[in-house]
Amino acid sequence: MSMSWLRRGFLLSMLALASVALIACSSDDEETTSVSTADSAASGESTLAKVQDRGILKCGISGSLPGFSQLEADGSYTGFDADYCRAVAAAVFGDATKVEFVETTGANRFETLASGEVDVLIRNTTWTLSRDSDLKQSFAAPTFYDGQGMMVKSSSPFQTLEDMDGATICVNQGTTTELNLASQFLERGLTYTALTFETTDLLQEAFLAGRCDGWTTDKSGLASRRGVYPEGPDALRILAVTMSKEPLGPLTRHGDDEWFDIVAWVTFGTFQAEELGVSSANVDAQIANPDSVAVALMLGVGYDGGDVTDMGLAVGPQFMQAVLQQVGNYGEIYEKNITPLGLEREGSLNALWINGGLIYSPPIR
Ligand SMILES: N[C@@H](CCC(=O)N[C@@H](CS)C(=O)NCC(=O)O)C(=O)O
Repeated sequence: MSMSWLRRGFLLSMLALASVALIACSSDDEETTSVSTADSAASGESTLAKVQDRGILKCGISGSLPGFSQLEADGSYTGFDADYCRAVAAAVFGDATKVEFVETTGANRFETLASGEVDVLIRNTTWTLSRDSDLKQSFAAPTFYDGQGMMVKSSSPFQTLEDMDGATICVNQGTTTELNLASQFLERGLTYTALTFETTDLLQEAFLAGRCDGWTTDKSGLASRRGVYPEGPDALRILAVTMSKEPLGPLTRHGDDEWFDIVAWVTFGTFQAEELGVSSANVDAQIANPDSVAVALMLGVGYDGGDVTDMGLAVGPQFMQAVLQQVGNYGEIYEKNITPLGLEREGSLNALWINGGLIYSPPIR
């Protein structure tokens, strides 16, 4: 056996060992969960055609996160994410009510999308490289720029993460939260024990029972659940620290660019409408007599007696009309759902870019 074969044999056994280590580590890292893109993506079937044939959009949400997606007593869903599901339905059907909401957990959401059980996932989900490349899913555009926080009992002494050395932290499974918690504590030289839960309801039970010192997730998620905490919001305190970047937004499966474009441009359309001052209150007047060429292009109407420009989106040039009439622009969706959580938009990353934030639409033209 030559030296090069010996070396190759050594390298192969190291690779085999490394893959065993990866499998062993996979239980605490959802990014290694195998997800099949078998259904519509691989078969090349158009998601738009499937949605149109079915007559209803299947939208994956959480369902237990007030302000984002929440099941109400009358069986309806409210929230920012639920409204983005409605916006996509309005663009496809001209009817924002044509949505079947499918509740997903942090751990099963990607498989639910990959298998074709839902057409789009709009569930406080963070855009990361591995979700694009490993899970083969595409993020349309961030609709809410967030960061990870830590919540503790108000009666506890904790003010910083450093105060929490050795603490037990409750966290949702299959989330970026789990991964950031590990890297943040590692970098700070702190130890902790993680208790992981599939749903926030189970996590809250454990927290109420005193099984965890800290509760970590996106700061918006903490504000949302603090507001409905059984002992009242004042029993909880959110620490100042922000542990990560969490750009949240809608996602679709790889392999269907036509469908991705629809979800992306409905999202951008809500940003563009706010920037141009078009809302549910004035959209009909703007359809009849648009203020500017940019408004005419966004609404798919002619300007000053001119022709309609069809930019080739598969749902036709007027897709934003029903979105704005029935759901509203970004500012309206934010104001209705997120402002009540106490999350100030002004001065935050979620302000329009013209006001110093990151909410920015590429040109609709
Ligand atoms: N943005 C993070 C966290 C998402 C997440 O699962 N958050 C929890 C806490 S805010 C949640 O949605 N809980 C609601 C539920 O249990 O359905 C991610 O994409 O991994």
